[in-house]
Amino acid sequence: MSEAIPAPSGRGTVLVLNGPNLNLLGTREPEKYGTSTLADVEQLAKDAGAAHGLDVECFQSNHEGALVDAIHSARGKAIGIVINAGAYTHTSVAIRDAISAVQLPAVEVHITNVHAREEFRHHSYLSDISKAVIAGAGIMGYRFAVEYLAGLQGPQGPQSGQD
Ligand code: CA2
Repeated sequence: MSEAIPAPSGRGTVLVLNGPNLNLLGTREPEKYGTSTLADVEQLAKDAGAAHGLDVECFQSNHEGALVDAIHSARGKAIGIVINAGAYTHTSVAIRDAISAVQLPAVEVHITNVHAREEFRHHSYLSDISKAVIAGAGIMGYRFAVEYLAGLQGPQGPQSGQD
């Protein structure tokens, strides 16, 4: 996974990660997750990044270790991580530890309002180590997350001294 993110250009790169079953977006349970596909979500994130001079790299996996590898690959290359870890949100100490280890600002995104769903979805291993949490805004949450990370960069980027 060390090749997942190319060398940054422009104002930097945001890594957008999607976890298990999110490859099914737009094909099942539209009443819960909407009709947009994962490709639509990734394009939305890329467009949001481009509007702020950021590259957006996207990765989806149904495998916990692959997500951990992708997070590691962001170290020293990405300016931040947007993550919808899917069900791993509620179970994965490994993904939590990976995010903590890379010391990058992370935004946790959920398409649905997990707090209005089953009790087991109310706890997240990622929320307290994330800079921001967005839940229930549908796929717009990904756009808001990229915009938030762009805002952390300041108007000219982190090295400008103008933020
Ligand atoms: O609301 C979210 O974004 C979730 O992260 C989605 C996860 C769920 O386990 C979390 O509690 C909340 C499930 C992703 C399943 O994605 C599907 C998409 C379309 C059809 C079926 C599943």
